[in-house]
Order: sequence, then C-alpha cells, then structure tokens
Amino acid sequence: MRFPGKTTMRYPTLLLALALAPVGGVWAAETPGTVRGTVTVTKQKTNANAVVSIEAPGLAFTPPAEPVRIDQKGFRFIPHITLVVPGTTIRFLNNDPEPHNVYSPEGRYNLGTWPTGETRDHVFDKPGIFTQLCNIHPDMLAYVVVVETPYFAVTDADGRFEVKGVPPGKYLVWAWHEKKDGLEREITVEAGQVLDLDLVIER
Ligand SMILES: [Cu+2]
Repeated sequence: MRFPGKTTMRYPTLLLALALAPVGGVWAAETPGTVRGTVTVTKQKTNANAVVSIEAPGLAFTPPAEPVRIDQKGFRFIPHITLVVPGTTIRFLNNDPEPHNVYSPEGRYNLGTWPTGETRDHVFDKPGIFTQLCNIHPDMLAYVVVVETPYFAVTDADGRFEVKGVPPGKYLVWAWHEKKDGLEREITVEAGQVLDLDLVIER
C-alpha cells in the first residue's frame, strides 16, 4: 500500500534478492506457503475487520470476473470492509425499504440515489483506502481497500487471518485497521511452510 509521504524505496532487500535469483525463476516452481496469525488492534473492542495485505513489487493479480457485492441492508453496508485488487467492480445493492446513496470522498465519485432492489456498480482501478458513505444516512460507513496483490485477508471476529498459496519469497506485510495508521513488517515465506504472525496495530 502506498501512502503519500511514505518512502518509495520499500523493497530494497527484495529487489536485491530478485537480482540474484537464478534465471528461469526456480522459486516459482516451489510449493507455496501459508501466512496466518492474529491481528491485535490496541484500545479497540474487537480485532475483527483488520486488513492484512502481503505485498511485493510486480505481483500478478486478476480482478474477479463477477462483481464483488456490498449489501445495503438494515441501514448498514455489509460487509464493513471489502478488500479487492485494482480493476474490481463492486456492485452495491439497496436491500432496504428506503433509497440509498453511495459516495466516496477519496474516490471522488457519487453513484447517485437508487431505490429498493436496484444496484449500482463502480470499478475500483487504483490502490488505496476508499470510504463508502451514504448522503441520506450519515451513520452508514464502509471501506473498500484496493491492494496490488492477490494475497490478502480481513480478520475474523477473533482477529485471525489466513492467506494460502503464497509463493516463497520476501514480502512486506501491511496490516491496517480503520481506527489506526497501520503497520508494515518484512516477512520471508518458505516453500511449503506455514508462517505464523502476531501483528499488533498500536498506532
Ligand atoms: Cu442510505
């Protein structure tokens, strides 16, 4: 995840490793690993809904063929956090008896207002954190987080996450919670191994 003000030289170790890697990509043939663990978000009631993204330069990712859905039900967005890759279409469904709207200050879009049973689509083509708001119901809030990696997860009610199928190599793990700035940690995924992480988001 790139943020304004952060250094762009985040992957020097990885770049060096790639430069020294054998031609032909021996790593690619190795058994993938698993990255799992827990996220603790300090001074919060729950560790759920934290984002974990496993990033490296040049990772290949494909947006899903079908739109990812966000429901507007009970005057809430469900789910609260949606994690996708660039190019993903999100389809917002109004499942309530009143009209809803969606707009995003960071995304600079307003999808208008639509009645029960209708949907609106929006393509998220840039990485970033995008709040989703409804200009009719100010309590409605969701986040769409767009990451340039296929390796990501949102924590469950216990703060747990698991990402399978991660090729061996060096990565930067980015963990984020809506009330925090988030953290980054360098990791190395070994072929066929499970890497357990305890991530504590304090700030
Ligand atoms: Cu609404």
